Amino acid sequence: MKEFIERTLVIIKPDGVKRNLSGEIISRFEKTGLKIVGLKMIWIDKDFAKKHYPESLIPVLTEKTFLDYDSMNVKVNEPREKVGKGAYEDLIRYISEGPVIAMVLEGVHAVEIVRKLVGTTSPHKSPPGTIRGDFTHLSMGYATYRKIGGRNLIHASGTKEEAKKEISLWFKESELHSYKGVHDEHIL
Ligand code: DAT
Ligand code: MG
Repeated sequence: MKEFIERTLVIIKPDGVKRNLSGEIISRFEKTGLKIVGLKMIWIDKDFAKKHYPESLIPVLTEKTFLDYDSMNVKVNEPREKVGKGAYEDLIRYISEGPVIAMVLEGVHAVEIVRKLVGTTSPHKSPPGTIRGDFTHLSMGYATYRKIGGRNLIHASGTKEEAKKEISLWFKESELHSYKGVHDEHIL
């Protein structure tokens, strides 16, 4: 059943590392039976950050900011594009402000399972039991308003295609390992 096995990229962002949440976060993934096949600590610069988060993300950030602004009753005079560009610059500064832990997890439906455990982008909407819901509480609107970056602890690939691209950006083939885990006996 090897054709159903997926790999996905997870990054514990600088706030997760600084808050000593790395072990807790990794253990949530391990407990589901997903297998760690690559893991390292790395301090990325802004150029690398822009490869991971390309400028094409700006319209998404703009959308998410204004959805939160509506619910927060925040009215801004700046043009939408300027707000979105600002949120993007904050994000690049935030993801490169300290070391991160990058890992590749493998398993059946790995991409979807990891996203389920991570929760929604804006932690204030992320359900209890999710990593973002349990360990932080800000909103993307608040983050953009305060210009601090969307500190939501963790990154996880959104789709299988995104996972493929992101894994090849962050990991060399030689840094990824294939081995038999105990869960394989029950699942494969
Ligand atoms: P996700 O990380 O849930 O896949 P995304 O890909 O839409 O979300 O955005 C990438 C990151 O950008 C997200 O983890 C945090 C940040 N971000 C998203 N929307 C934002 C916003 N409106 N203001 C500030 N940061 C934002
Ligand atoms: Mg994303």
